[in-house]
Amino acid sequence: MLANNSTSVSTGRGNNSFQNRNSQRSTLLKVVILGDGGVGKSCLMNRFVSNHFDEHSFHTIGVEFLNKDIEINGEAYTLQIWDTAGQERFKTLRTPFYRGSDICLLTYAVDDKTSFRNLALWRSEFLKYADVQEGSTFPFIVVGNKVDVPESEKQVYMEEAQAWCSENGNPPLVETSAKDATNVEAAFGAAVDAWARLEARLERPLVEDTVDLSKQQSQHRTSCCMSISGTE
Ligand SMILES: Nc1nc2c(ncn2[C@@H]2O[C@H](COP(=O)(O)OP(=O)(O)OP(=O)(O)O)[C@@H](O)[C@H]2O)c(=O)[nH]1
Ligand SMILES: [Mg+2]
Repeated sequence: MLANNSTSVSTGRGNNSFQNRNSQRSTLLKVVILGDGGVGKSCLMNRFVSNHFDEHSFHTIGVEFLNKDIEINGEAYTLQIWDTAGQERFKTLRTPFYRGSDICLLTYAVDDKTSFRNLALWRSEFLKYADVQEGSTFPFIVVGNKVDVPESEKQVYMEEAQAWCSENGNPPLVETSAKDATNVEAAFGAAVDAWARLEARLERPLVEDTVDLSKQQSQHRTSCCMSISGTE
């Protein structure tokens, strides 16, 4: 099922500026949420976009997306959030939607160790189908959902998750609860922040490489003249 409450579609990194519904200049970011079936991806998206929680959420079939306008560090963003089906049988339905993503949320549930162990598989599936060359320079964020469950049901602890992050490019880690709204806004905020920091890093070398045309011109002319005089 593909739900669409939006009129704009992201065209990928580097061309994300557009006018949002409030006629404000806004950066459009495509955010894809991945993780095992049942970890709470749809609930996280619905909590973030509509502040709503469904105790009886059904498995997603394919992908669904919703838009949300937010402001972070004084900058306006429109997040186009793509919620994918985590069940293996829907793999061919979800993977075509990874291309053009700006941010990827790798999600597990703190009461489901298998979903945590599968993070590496989700990361590599994303890198493969999004056609991202270098994983370490893509803004991933790791989300441990269902932190509201009783202590006795927890199977994944922050330290273990942090260790995984350290070995996998150091993405930000946030424990959330879509059920009681703990850290849901913070998780998406951290994701945008990670994107913005990476963008700044990618843009800086361009500024440093800016060529002073007046200087270059004279150097270039010298070598050009030498070469011409050599052929005469
Ligand atoms: N206790 C608790 N339960 C949650 C939380 N988030 C989701 N759930 C429950 O977990 C179940 C699965 O949630 P979904 O959001 O449908 O899971 P999903 O990751 O979208 O699953 P797929 O669509 O199959 O990939 C539902 O019964 C939710 O009510 C949470 O933060 N805490
Ligand atoms: Mg779902």
